[in-house]
Amino acid sequence: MKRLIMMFVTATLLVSCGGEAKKEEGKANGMKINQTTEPKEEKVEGVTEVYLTGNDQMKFNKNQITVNAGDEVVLTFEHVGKLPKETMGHNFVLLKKGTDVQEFGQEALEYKDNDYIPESTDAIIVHTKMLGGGEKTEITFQAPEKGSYDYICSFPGHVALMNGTLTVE
Ligand SMILES: [Cu+2]
Repeated sequence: MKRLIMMFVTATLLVSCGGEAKKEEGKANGMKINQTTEPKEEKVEGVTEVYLTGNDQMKFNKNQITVNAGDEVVLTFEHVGKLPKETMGHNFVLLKKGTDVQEFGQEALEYKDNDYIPESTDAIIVHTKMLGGGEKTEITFQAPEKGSYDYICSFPGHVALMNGTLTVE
């Protein structure tokens, strides 16, 4: 039995190695074509950078974010206001499709000790930490499957104004 498992593991390794090698080859070819003499900063393929802010007026700078399915999303979230986390905290919480946003906001109220991230739910795809004025954070996540997803700030009372849609194309 042990031997069988080992054989299976070896086979899997071989298969995945083969796949990787091919992928690398493809990348290398692409690089050659695109290569220029001067090195410059290029947009990395498959990566979307998003800059989102929250302010003292309880507003996100974006209520619509569009990314490509499967992309790695690098989200920088900054609280560009001055008010402290205790009175004007902001976070970014991305919710699974079909989540009732208002209901989620209600539930979050009970989780002050966890920065208003409910531990009782599996509705969260990803979230940042709660920020106060002048703070900044970054998260990286894989774009979910195509569709529309709500994102909110889960600080008490903020969901009404601080919400938006992440569209995955
Ligand atoms: Cu907020």
